Amino acid sequence: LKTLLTICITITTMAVFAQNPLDFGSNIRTADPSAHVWNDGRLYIYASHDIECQEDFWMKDWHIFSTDDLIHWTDHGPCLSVDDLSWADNFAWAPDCAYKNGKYYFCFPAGTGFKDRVNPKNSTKWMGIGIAVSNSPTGPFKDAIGAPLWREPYANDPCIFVDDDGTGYIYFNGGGDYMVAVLNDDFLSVKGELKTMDMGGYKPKREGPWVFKRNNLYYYTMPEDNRVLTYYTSNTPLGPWKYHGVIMEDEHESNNHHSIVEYNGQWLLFYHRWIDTGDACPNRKRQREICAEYLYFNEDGTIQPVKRTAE
Ligand code: FUB
Repeated sequence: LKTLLTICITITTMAVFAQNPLDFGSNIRTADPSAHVWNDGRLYIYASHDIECQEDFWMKDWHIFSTDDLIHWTDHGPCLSVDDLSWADNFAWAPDCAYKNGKYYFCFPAGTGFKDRVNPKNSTKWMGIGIAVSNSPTGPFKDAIGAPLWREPYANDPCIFVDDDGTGYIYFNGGGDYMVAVLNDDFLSVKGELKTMDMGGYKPKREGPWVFKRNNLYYYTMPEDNRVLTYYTSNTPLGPWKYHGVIMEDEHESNNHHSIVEYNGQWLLFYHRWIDTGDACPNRKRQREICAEYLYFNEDGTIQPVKRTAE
């Protein structure tokens, strides 16, 4: 039985690796995967949607994909668009989703801006974080507040971590710092002040935090300077955090954005990669696609560095 199990795991591993970038069965470009396993036993990815050949990350909607075998994926289509929002019309960036009391809370950054290509100093850009709710993990989601959670500071890349006692924490890039707030029970507002996180004095560029818990240890993971995936640990979800080093090196001097989740007893790292798309775009050789790798922990809870499987 043990041999059979090993063969099955090996075949599944090979299949996932062979599939990178993941085949969602649609031709859209994807990035910023936030993976979750909900009560129905499926694994869901809440993702950004890159417009073909886009420049400047002017993105307009978010997509959800799900699977029950890590090989066959369902594209559930766009779950929300900036066109559905009264307070933003651009920058549909890295989202996340949380589950509480029978409802799914889709948490997303969006904003407004103007780019003056002649006089870049005249350009403007603002981003905030909104929350949309649905009774289904695949939406459609409806903006539940009709406004961002706050206007100051500028904020993007939210990650919601729900602890075993049901308390929700929202982590995000807030005006240049990694910040955190405790969510109220409604998951539509925050309790008390937004807090700047102490990352041991180090100030990398602050996008894409992802927090998870394993064996009572909290892991704070990030694309350091938007590129190299690194991690910290703490005995509390609010830190103080201890730096441990690199999970995944950068590639093509381009951004990365990830999530980490356990599925059927196996830890997985989802991330995006800049894939060579040849002459598909006039000004760009590479575009983003979501990939996955298996993730392994050492006995002491540290994470083994992950290599990307072949493009
Ligand atoms: O996809 C838009 C932005 O690029 C994300 O919000 C960042 O994390 C980076 O991946």
